[in-house]
Amino acid sequence: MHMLLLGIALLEYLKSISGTAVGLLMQDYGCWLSMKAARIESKGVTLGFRAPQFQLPEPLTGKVWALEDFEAHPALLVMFICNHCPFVKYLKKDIVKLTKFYMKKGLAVVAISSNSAATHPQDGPEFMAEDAKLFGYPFPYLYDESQEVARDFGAVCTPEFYVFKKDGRRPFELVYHGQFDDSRPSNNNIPVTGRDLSLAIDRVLSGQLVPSEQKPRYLAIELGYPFLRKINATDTKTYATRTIIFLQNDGTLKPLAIELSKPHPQADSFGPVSKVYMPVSEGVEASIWFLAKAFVVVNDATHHQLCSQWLNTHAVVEPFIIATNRHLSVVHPIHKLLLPHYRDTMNINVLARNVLVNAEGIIESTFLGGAYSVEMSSFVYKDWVFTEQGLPHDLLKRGVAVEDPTSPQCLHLLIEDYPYAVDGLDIWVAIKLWVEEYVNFYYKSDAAIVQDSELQAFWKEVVEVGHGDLKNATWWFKMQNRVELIEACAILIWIASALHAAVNFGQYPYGGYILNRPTKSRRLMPEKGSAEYDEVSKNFQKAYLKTITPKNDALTDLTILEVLSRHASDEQYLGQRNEGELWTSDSLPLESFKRFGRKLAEIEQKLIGRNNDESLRNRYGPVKMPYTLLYPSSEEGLTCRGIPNSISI
Ligand SMILES: *[C@@H]1O[C@H](CO)[C@@H](O)[C@H](O)[C@H]1NC(C)=O
Ligand SMILES: CC(=O)N[C@H]1CO[C@H](CO)[C@@H](O)[C@@H]1O
Ligand SMILES: [Fe+2]
Repeated sequence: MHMLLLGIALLEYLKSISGTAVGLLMQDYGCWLSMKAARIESKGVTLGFRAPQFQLPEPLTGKVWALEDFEAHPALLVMFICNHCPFVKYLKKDIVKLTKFYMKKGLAVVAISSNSAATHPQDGPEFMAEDAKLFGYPFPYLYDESQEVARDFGAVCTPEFYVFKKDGRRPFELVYHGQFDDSRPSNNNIPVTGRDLSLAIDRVLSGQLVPSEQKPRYLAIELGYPFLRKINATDTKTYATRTIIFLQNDGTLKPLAIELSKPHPQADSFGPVSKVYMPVSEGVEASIWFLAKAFVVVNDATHHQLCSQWLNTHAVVEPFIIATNRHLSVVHPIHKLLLPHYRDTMNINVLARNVLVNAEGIIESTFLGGAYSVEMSSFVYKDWVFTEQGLPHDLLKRGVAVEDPTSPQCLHLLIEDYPYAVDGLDIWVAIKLWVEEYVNFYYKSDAAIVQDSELQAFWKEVVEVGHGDLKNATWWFKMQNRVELIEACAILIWIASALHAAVNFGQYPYGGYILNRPTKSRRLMPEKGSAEYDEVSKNFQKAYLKTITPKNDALTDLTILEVLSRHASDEQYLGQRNEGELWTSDSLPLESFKRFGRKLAEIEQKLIGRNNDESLRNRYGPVKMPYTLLYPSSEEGLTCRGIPNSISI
């Protein structure tokens, strides 16, 4: 079972998430609290991945094992397990049965526990030795105290199963990374059989190909704030949250577990204090699960405003606008290309600085971050990478897609029915094609780019002044050829148009009901036995209202979300220019721009078709919320659709 850490766009816009319990417990990562806010990283490994070297002690015997010790075998099963995890506990006996059976047929097996003994003493080495004895583990059970081996394997939860094939002298190659079977501790209807894992082992031992159709099933969304201590010292309180979501066969997502972590009372070096909550449908525990979800949503709503919206769209575009105005004359082709995408941005950013993101402004007073809001967003900016902002790169970076040279966009979505990604890729490809035709018309060679002194001065200012905090980053385009200019312009147009539209115009429709999408939390999860816990059990609504955004702030939030989600009457949409054909007298670029407009109209029809396709459950599912945010056109007002050329609100 492949784990992915994915961006929050998914959580933000796939709200069809609810349902009954499927149990799973994640492994604790002592290091994760120090992660940058919502840093998103793919932990998945792909088939063909070479088994990493390791050297780990076996607590039962004291022996140290290494990968080489298994080299004489045709196949190796590596399992990440631990003592306490309920899911592993549920499978332990069957794991023993299955491994005994296949070890007789030549399979090498090793189990690794990477759990921190600090947060889970019951996973410490002496208890591992006991467990190995108690269950009669036929395989060595190794202790990965530093968690380095787990990281090398990309393992982030327990149990995780990896089957490697050994072909003569070639290194161990991954042929299976998937589940034991469909059974889950909370679902007695599906018996434990080990079917999926045995099938893979049978195949590899008999020299057959292991089917590569191994759906990644678990997704993790992490929101960790390095600001937790500071925030908790104010009158808002929250946790770093980690959510594990199950990708079901119908393509919809179901939350399996939420981990809430807070800093250790003594020091960060003690690791976070974490607790895992799982879905419960009745009684006080159901209310507790509801609260756990609310903490995730609060972080998500805050990250959405400060990072997805303010930082990643509004703020990052500003330096480009300033540098364009300073260095590219109004008749410069790149100035003409980008101008519509700058149209309303400075104006709205000034307004935002006056009432929204200013000190004691609306964001500070009604969202979780409080006085640390802008500080948090500038902290996250340090990890911003311009070249990763185009949609394909963004999807790869977030681990929701893998490279696939056979597909038109060169990538394969791991969640096939992911409306933002699917619709966005169509828009991205159209933008890229338009920019490519345009740039190639004006620049007949790469040398022409190097020799364009206005363009070079523009770019130098963007990198060294506008984005000066990141000027030493090595990822900036050097702006030496057309490929770089095309990609840079396409990324910029994408950020200003579709990316902003996707994060902005759904805010009221998706998040305006603040009870469902609270923006701050005022107290932590109640402890069993406390008066607060008692209140949760007796009068949950009251307890919930005391926990989330207070009434006045909720009114402010819903009002502002409504205002922000509206299109002005003079909005200018992607593929349109208000000045008609007057913006250039060059006929080829004009023709090309018209083709771009027609392509967008075609895409809109295609998106409408997708939203009517009953098999796409994230558009046409029980929630009945079609994904319309990337329809290019719109009327004035609150329409939940429309891609303006520029960041206009
Ligand atoms: C960039 O590197 C130079 C030279 O090492 C250093 O002096 C400067 O402080 C760095 N600037 C930033 C913003 O990191
Ligand atoms: C309620 C709670 O746990 N608050 C903590 C938040 O963080 C501050 C600073 O570390 C602690 O002093 C509080 O106890
Ligand atoms: Fe906006």
